[in-house]
Amino acid sequence: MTASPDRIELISNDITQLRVDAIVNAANRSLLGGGGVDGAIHRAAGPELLAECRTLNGCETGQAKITRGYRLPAHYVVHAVGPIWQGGDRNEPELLAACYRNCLNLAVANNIRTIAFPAISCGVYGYPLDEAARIAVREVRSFLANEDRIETVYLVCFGEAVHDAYRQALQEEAREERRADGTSR
Ligand code: AR6
Repeated sequence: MTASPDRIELISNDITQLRVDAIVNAANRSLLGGGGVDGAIHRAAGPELLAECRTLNGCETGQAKITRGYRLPAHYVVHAVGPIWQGGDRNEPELLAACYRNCLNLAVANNIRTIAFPAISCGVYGYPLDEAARIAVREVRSFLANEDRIETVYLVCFGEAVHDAYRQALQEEAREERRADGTSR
């Protein structure tokens, strides 16, 4: 596990196993389940999760909705709909950034103190990993800088490539910050 001073931790694990207040689901606009992490979360949470999702009337890309976690160790699931990568000029970066911000806003509104994110859009939706990792790290860091009610954000690395992309993005951000502070070494 790689810790960084600002309450972001990289963790290599199956997100459905995490004992945190909330896990984020990389869902689709129907919110009615799918493959990847979405399928894993629905299988682990049990059919009550799908029943609650049916009441939500879907979700727009870039937005997020919250449900209970049912049989998961996590109390809540925040369902976020990431953008499908279409080359980068269809607002994908803004939509992906909005996902992270909207999940974190929902977390604060629900007194969630620990939350774990999968690499939204980086599987079936085809978002380039390095770019997505940079967006995730930037959004989470800037949110945490202004919000102490969130204790820890876990960025879940399912596979070595995801872990490398996040580690790199965290290092870049730290370098940028030192430069901005004028303490660059
Ligand atoms: N724990 C943590 N991360 C996981 C897990 C897991 N159990 N399983 C997969 N990942 P994806 P997307 C990682 O495809 O790209 C679904 O069908 C995976 O390695 O799950 O946003 C939805 O219903 C990758 O890094 O989500 C949508 O239709 C990341 O989770 C569509 O896929 C996201 O991969 C959403 O596509």
